[in-house]
Order: sequence, then C-alpha cells, then structure tokens
Amino acid sequence: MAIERTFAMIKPDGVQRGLIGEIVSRFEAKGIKIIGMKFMNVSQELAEKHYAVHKERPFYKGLVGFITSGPVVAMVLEGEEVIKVARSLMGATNPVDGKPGEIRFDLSSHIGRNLIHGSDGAETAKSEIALWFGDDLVDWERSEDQWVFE
Ligand code: DAT
Ligand code: MG
Repeated sequence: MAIERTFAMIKPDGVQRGLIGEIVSRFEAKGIKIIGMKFMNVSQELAEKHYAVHKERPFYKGLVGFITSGPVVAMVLEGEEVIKVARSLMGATNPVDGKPGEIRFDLSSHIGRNLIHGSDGAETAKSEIALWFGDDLVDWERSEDQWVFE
C-alpha cells in the first residue's frame, strides 16, 4: 500500500458558510485518517509563503487577502494515495469545470471562493505539512482501519 500524507485547508469561505462538518465528513467517509487539525487565523507571512508559487499571477494579491480574511481549518490527511485522492474529492480548481460529487462542484460556484486547498504533489505535500504543522502531528491507532484496508 502507498500510504501518503497530504495537506488540506478549508478556506475562510468554507468556515464562514458553515461547511466545516460537511467537508471534513467527506474525507472521513472516504476512509482518510486525520493526523493534524488546526482552527486558526492565517498570518500575512504564512499566506505569502503558502502561495509563493503564485506570486507572479494576477490573482495572487486577492488570494492572499482572501486566505487571511478569516479563520481556516488546516489539516494533515493520511491514506492510500491520499495526495491524489484528496484532490479528486476536492475537484477542479474552477468549480464550474468540475462534476457532481466533488466538494468544489457540489458546494461552491466561483474559482476565487472554492472552499478548499489541497497539496498538488508529493513535494508540495511535504513542504506544506512542514510549513503549517512542523512536527505537530498526532500518531494514533484508528479502530476502523481493519475495515478500510486489507
Ligand atoms: P488549486 O487550488 O486547485 O491547486 P491553483 O494552485 O492553480 O489551484 O490555484 C490556487 C488558488 O488560486 C485556487 O484554488 C483558486 C485561486 N485561483 C487559481 N486560478 C485563479 C484564477 N484564474 N482567478 C482567480 N483565482 C484563481
Ligand atoms: Mg494548488
């Protein structure tokens, strides 16, 4: 099995719209294990580091402003190929390009308010987990794992 870890974050729109439970439940229902979770405000510095890859894009300033505009739920998720799987659950960057069943398609309507972030590859997952959580992860045995994994 390829058990991986990824970083995910419910953005301020998800928190403000009361969708924390709905979004987290989709990860839980899939069998993904939560090994880190923080309800937090995002500093300007953290936002700029997190979105540094988009620094030259026209939407960068708005993106950083949005992500620092209210609390977020930062998470570290663990599971079978979870980097790809979590991105699939989230769906297309632009919600209108997605499909029913995807978090962004089902629950949002605009690319600038697409509810959730997820690491886009192994390197990003590693660096984003380090940036947001450091070593502050929870090592725990989940009783349902014998029914999720063979
Ligand atoms: P993703 O979040 O699917 O990994 P991304 O990394 O390309 O997408 O972009 C990061 C976020 O920036 C994205 O979730 C929403 C915003 N964004 C991307 N492209 C945009 C655009 N053309 N206009 C406005 N916001 C955009
Ligand atoms: Mg991205």
